[in-house]
Amino acid sequence: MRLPRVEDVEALLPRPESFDDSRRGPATASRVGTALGVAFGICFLTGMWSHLQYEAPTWAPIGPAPRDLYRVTQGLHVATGIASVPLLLVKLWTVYPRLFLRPPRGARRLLVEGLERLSIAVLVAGAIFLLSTGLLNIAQWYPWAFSFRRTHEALAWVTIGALLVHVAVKLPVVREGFSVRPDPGRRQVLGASALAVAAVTLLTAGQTVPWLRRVSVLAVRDGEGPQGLPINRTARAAGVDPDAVGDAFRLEVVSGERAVSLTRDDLARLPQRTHRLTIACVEGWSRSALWTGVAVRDLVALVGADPSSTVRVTSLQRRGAFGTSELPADFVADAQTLLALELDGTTLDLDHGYPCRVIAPNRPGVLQTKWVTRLEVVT
Ligand SMILES: Nc1nc2c(c(=O)[nH]1)N[C@H]1C(S)=C(S)[C@@H](COP(=O)(O)O)O[C@H]1N2
Ligand SMILES: [Mo]
Repeated sequence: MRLPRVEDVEALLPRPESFDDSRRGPATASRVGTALGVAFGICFLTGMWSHLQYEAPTWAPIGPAPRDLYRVTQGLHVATGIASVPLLLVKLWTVYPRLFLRPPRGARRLLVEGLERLSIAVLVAGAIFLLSTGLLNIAQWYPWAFSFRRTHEALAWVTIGALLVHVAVKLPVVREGFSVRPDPGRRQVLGASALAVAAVTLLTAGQTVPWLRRVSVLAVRDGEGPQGLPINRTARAAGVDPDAVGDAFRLEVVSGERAVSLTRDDLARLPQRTHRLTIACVEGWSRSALWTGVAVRDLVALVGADPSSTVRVTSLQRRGAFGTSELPADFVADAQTLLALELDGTTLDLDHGYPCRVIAPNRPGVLQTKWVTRLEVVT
């Protein structure tokens, strides 16, 4: 028996010409690709903006105003990510016959084309990784051991780099694609893509756009929960000891040597403020409500601290992440930054953070710490 030769194997592989090309080609690829590039660009910028919230670097203009900025940027991040899914599928469909292009002859061309192919491989793999981990994160399912946030961020840099290379290399083809008017077959592909984007957006955006709530049957948080507000993690899931929130509960406010210890009744006797504030979860859902409680700046004043101090927040949570957070100075200085006792006029539900929780303007939901038991001035 003779071993098959390379030519025999190659003869079995299709060639780009073997595919029906009547709906593919630059006219479709450049239009779908541009839409995908714009969606990815917005998703990248809003995603990086979100990562900055955790670090709050001094050079970034992150403060309590505008109060709903994070709600908008994170809503856009998740919406553009979801819209990218059908766009990526169509884009891959328009170009995948090119996978079967034969390598060119000549070392130079081989090298250049090889590098370009490599950048596309990185781009496609990165995009698939970002979109699938993003979707799983929305579903709060983490079937992996790595840190979602760190990995999602690192791969976003790699992917956006590959995207820029791809756009630079393909610019002439994109120009050519836009210069031809798509024929009816191609217009059908473009129309179906637009329809798919509209459908996935309408089916999910209600998690942050109030008037779409009834339409968005695929939204992960349907807007229901105690006191009409969704819950991201229950007290039980966070391992909050029911005894610790009863009569034994104390809020410690500490600044250097000075400390006060307050019961929940003590908190309720302090001057109360009510503000309409938003929970804007990094997973894309958001809801605003009327919150009533004590301004954090009034609490730190009890231990003689300046209203513009950074405050470390600790909760009664014993399981999982997000049990602590840090309130930067300009959030503490803002009188709307509350340690809330009530939601929409009734006592905070245990799952919303009873006895008290942080709620501040323009702040990612993950930092709106529930079941607070300690505020410590750190600067
Ligand atoms: N202690 C603690 N606080 C927490 C969390 C948590 O897991 N533990 N989750 C945060 C997240 S991710 C969000 S979106 C909001 C949601 O608040 P809610 O459950 O009252 O809607 O709470 C935040 N506060
Ligand atoms: Mo969240």
